[in-house]
Amino acid sequence: TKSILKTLQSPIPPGQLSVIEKSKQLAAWLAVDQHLKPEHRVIGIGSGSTVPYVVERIVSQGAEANKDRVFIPTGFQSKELIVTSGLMLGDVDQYPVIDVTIDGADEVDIELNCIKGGGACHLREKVIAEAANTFVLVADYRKNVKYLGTNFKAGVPIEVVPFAYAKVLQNLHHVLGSPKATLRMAKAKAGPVVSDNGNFIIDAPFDQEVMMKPYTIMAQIKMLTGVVEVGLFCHMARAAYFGNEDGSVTVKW
Ligand code: ABF
Repeated sequence: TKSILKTLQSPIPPGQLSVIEKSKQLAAWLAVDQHLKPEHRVIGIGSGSTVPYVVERIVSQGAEANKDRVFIPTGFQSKELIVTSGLMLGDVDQYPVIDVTIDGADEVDIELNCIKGGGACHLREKVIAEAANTFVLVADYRKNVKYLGTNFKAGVPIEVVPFAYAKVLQNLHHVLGSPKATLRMAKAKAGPVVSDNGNFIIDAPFDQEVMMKPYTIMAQIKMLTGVVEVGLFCHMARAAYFGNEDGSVTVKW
């Protein structure tokens, strides 16, 4: 099924932010206004640089609107964000059914499949997205593409148990056709990036034809022993909001 595209105006007046930051804010605020209903009690909060604007909009609804709500984080960053914003923190093991989760993305295609995991949080993000009755994506206009891998060239993020990383790299290079797959290193090559779950991250670029069928490659990667989760979210999002440079928001659903 192809998505429907619509352009809406966001309720936000122009401010001092850069164009990119403004477009993230436009998307985040409109997504909150459209999807967060007064009856929603359990809310998933994603990771990345767009999600703080989601929380900003939720907080602006006031203490009364949020007093009976609990917020479920997707990682260390969103946990801090929830706590410092004065919202009530919960965990997915207490609240395995979430009303709405709003999260960022690295790229979103025409069928609302997306790449996530540039921030190494995609395992928890996928759990929190899957637990939600409604999963919504928010991003700036650069993330709105026809096919995955158009602008985001780093590759598909793959979380692996440390013991298996070299074997999984071999599989990716020689079996699944990603010869440039690499272990993600921390800044200054201080060692591998370690996820909130104590695992490593591999970034695996694939050819455009492969990325045109993201579900197929996602399933193949996930079958490799040692892989914990793949940063391809297929057929999960209900809607995606992209802030544009002109102050409008493109909505795909
Ligand atoms: C998380 O943050 C990730 O899955 C994705 O990698 C990233 C998107 O961040 P940003 O909003 O900063 O572009 O949602």
